[in-house]
Amino acid sequence: MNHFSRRKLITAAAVAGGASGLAAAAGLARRYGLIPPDGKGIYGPGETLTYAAQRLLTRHALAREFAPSQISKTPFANEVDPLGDEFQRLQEAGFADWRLAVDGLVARPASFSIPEIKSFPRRSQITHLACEEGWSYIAEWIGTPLFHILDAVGTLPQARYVIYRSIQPDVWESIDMADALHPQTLIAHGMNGDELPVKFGGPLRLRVPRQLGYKSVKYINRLTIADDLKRFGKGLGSSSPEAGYAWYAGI
Ligand SMILES: Nc1nc2c(c(=O)[nH]1)N[C@H]1C(S)=C(S)[C@@H](COP(=O)(O)O)O[C@H]1N2
Ligand SMILES: [Mo]
Repeated sequence: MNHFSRRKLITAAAVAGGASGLAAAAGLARRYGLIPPDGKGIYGPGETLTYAAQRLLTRHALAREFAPSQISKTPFANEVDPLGDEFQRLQEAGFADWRLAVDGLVARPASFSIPEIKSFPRRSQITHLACEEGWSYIAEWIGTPLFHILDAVGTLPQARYVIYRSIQPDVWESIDMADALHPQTLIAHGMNGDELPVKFGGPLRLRVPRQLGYKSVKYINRLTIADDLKRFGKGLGSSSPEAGYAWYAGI
């Protein structure tokens, strides 16, 4: 979207405010391709408004980064369901056989080992991870920005979303290209100056600091680039809306 049409949309959305504001804003959002995958049903108009407004106003905003002295002394690892035999086998082998597969709308589908992921340009950042249930912590995350991986596989121009899956089949998410290409969106393999501990998602975690904690999926093993989310799961974009949480969880 160019600046002119963006400005027109914001102005039009402001004018539309009022009784029929939500419906009008949703209509405009649809016209500009800003409907989130869970933008139908009772919460649909609200989800659409949140997502469209964020994308129009804060697309390039950076999540706040903190000083080393602000790193939480006792970060809280949320409990996960049992990781299963395959995870245990991989862990016992020091994750030597762990792979991050990348497929979908890419010129060169690939499958990266942990050392290969670690050979990509590295970035570390100290950010806040907030769970929708109320607790949070600050930690340093070390990894490679997701855009380096997307660059290596040659994402095709029609790409609109990155779907990311974990070794837990029920936990999967997706983000749009604005977040996928965002410099703070990391494939994280380290934390607080060390390897990424298993309880915090090691060996690989997608860290999306501009969204709530549930978008930062632990134990990721597959990325799929797509132009539409309808054919994944129940078509709502990720496992979260299937459980009643918003697909877009911007903070
Ligand atoms: N694979 C996987 N990733 C996951 C979860 C999970 O259950 N499994 N929980 C999510 C939720 S709800 C939150 S709030 C954060 C918690 O991150 P933490 O364990 O580092 O505190 O991880 C997210 N990533
Ligand atoms: Mo959470």
